[in-house]
Amino acid sequence: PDFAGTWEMKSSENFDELLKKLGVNKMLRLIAVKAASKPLVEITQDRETLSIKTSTTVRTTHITFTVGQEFNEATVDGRPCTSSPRWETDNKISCEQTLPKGEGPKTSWTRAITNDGKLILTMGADDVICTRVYERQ
Ligand code: RET
Ligand code: NA
Repeated sequence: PDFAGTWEMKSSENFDELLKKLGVNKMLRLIAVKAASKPLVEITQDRETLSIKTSTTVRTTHITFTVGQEFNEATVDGRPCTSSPRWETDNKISCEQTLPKGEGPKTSWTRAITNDGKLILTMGADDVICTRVYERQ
């Protein structure tokens, strides 16, 4: 599938609950939720290699990975982790994250392209799943 493009977020569910599960305090959650309500996601892709830049006013992340190969990134609350992206379906990448000392909730993400060309991002911490839907700009 083609993940490439400049994406803007159309809906978000459970982002605050996700941060709460990760132990982020109320004051920082207020700042993070506000900033994360207007993210800009820029993706470039070369076959199975994706480069994803997610920008907000307070935090910008940039990851590059190849599906099927471990890479280092950070959890949504900023802790360094090892990530293992794999194809869950033809259109969906699923990624388990491992913290160096294994502390804290189990985190993961998925990124999928729907038949109507939307990008669905999920981020999980144990049983809490945040779902964010993006459309091309
Ligand atoms: C932390 C905690 C410390 C204070 C702040 C945070 C902000 C996080 C943000 C994350 C945005 C994530 C997005 C993900 C994918 O769409 C690290 C939680 C300010 C803004 C947009
Ligand atoms: Na997002």
